[in-house]
Amino acid sequence: MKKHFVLLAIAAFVLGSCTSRNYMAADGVAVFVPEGFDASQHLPSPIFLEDLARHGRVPSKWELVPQFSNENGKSVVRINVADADLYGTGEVWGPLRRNGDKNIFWNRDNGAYAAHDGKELYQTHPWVLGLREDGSSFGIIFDNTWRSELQCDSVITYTSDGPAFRVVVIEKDSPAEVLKTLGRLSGTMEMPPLWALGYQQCRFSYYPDTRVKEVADEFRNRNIPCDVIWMDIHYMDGYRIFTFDPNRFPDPKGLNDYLHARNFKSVYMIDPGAKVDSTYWVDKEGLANDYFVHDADGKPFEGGMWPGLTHWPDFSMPEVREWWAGLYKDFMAQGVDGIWNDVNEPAVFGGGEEMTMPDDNIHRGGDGRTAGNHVRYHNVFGYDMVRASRAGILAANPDKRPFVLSRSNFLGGQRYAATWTGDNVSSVEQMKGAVAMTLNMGLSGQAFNGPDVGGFLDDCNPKLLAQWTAMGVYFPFLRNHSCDGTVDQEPWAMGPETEAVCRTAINRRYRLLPYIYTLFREASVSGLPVMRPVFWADTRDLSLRAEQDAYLLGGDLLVVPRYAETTAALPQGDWQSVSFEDTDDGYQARLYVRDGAIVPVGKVFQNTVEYNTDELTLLVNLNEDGKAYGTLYEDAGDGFGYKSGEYGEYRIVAERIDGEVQVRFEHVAGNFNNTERCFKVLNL
Ligand code: NBV
Repeated sequence: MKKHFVLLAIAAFVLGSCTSRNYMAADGVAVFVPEGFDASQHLPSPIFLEDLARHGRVPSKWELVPQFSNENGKSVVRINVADADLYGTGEVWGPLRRNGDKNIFWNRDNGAYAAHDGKELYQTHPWVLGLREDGSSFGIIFDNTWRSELQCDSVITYTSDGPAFRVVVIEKDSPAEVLKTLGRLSGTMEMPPLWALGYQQCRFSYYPDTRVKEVADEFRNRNIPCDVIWMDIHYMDGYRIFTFDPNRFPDPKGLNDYLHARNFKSVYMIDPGAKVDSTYWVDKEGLANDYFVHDADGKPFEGGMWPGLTHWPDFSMPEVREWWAGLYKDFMAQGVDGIWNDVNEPAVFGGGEEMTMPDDNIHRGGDGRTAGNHVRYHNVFGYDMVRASRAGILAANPDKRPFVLSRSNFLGGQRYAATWTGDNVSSVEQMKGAVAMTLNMGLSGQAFNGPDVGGFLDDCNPKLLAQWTAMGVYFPFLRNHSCDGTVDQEPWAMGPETEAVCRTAINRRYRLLPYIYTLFREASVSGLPVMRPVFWADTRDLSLRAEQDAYLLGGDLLVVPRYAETTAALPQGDWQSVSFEDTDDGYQARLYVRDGAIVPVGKVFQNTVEYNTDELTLLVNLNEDGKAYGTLYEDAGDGFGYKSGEYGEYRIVAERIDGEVQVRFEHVAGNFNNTERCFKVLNL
């Protein structure tokens, strides 16, 4: 009896001390803090908007309780998730349903996703989204930047090379609620400029400037809508960042003016490394102020990149981020519209098997972060870079919404940059795999993301470009890009049949912009993904859980790529097909509108400068009760007026009354109030 009492007392003490370390940070958000947790190695966390304050004790019936251990010097966490379906896990090449698969979190330049079977890519989002049979859902955040591995089985195992770290578990009734909670904790994408949702044309590289103009002119001459032409590394002077090649790009302002006059925007690449060159101002300033990452001996580290040996800014330091932000001022003044941050894993030529900096390089931190070596700071190198880049282009153009595209990032980085899935291959396999990749990024809080359409490495071919464009125009980020030395990949480059298919698909993108822009607004407010897995339509239909060919754009539009029309698992319900054209080219994706939904579409515009919502067509699919609802959001498309009420949000209501469909716009919020607009109803 006495023995039992003692045992009980010990158990109560152990439990008591555990529960006192763990706590609730919000409704349905539990924070688990391991024994020996050293805040100086992890905090402030890059993931969270604010530190996770205590709001009570973790309930005793809390289901997902991480088990912490130290095994062979590694910090390990195991969580029994039983038979839940698992998603998210950030950027990875592999199935949508992550069960049985793994991620290696060590940001890496991974062309063709060839190394480590594509399990180790450019970005790190230490996050798992779980979906139980009954539709209830959970999210797990491993609040850790150090190199780590995630194995998704019925017991999730996350193993880190660094010291013990916190785990945050979110429990909600649905995946939508989990992602909204992630958005509240970690922040959401800021509203991008409208032009960034248009079609974009890139190549490694378009040069000289006359070639850039030629490409832009082709779009207009051929009536293929396009908003952005991208400048890859060849615009620079000897690959020196923040410079322009005096021969190839003698008049950057003139080039950008030329593009603007034709309603294009320009995005230019800025890599992190500054050429080691005693005559080059960026390198001189960085050295004079001791702004570069140190090697183990405390000297500025030199690593290979395009210009030869380069110095790498220590973005962990607040003063370096400020300096870096300031570098954009004169650069943006040349009429540059957006910035593309590449190779920021960081990818270092000659950097060994992992192509990066040595583990013992030193980052000095600041703003509450202690100094640490590269193993701690590697995964947030890109994140720290893009937050500085965003701040810089915002300071340079305070009235414009910044657009930054980054190859590397970390969970929380959705606040600063859009991303793409790096160097894919022009292959059917990689085209199809891009759906799962982009979906899982969206399910990891990265709403604005997509692959290189047409594929980056290897030569594309007419059929593949047609197929890829036809299914890719519904992805959040839409850019055609290809590698140096590959065949031309512009929509017209592969003959008239492919050109026609691409034009039709891109026209559809522009017609759908009222709906897509509304989805971006929703994502920026709530953290919900723009592109969603099919299971989103019915979280209890288990047959949809692994579907990764078809996908949803928002909640109301189902996209079935042509190659999957007989094989994709589709949600129940009276989804009605929409077709935008009179004839079928055999490539365009099948589109279906959910029952009870209204999808607002506009006209075909050649670019978003011409875009307006004055004449809408409403795709209406009445439900059993003869009703349907939709949403429309509109604002100036750029600038920050929307933050002080310069926008309109409307609920669109359709009802069948006396056999006729009547539709009205109800004003919901914002100073714009255009409820008397001109629209056509297409009753599906
Ligand atoms: O800057 C050149 C490329 C770029 O086109 C590509 O999109 C990036 O992912 N960049 C990588 C550097 C290495 C290319 C082999």
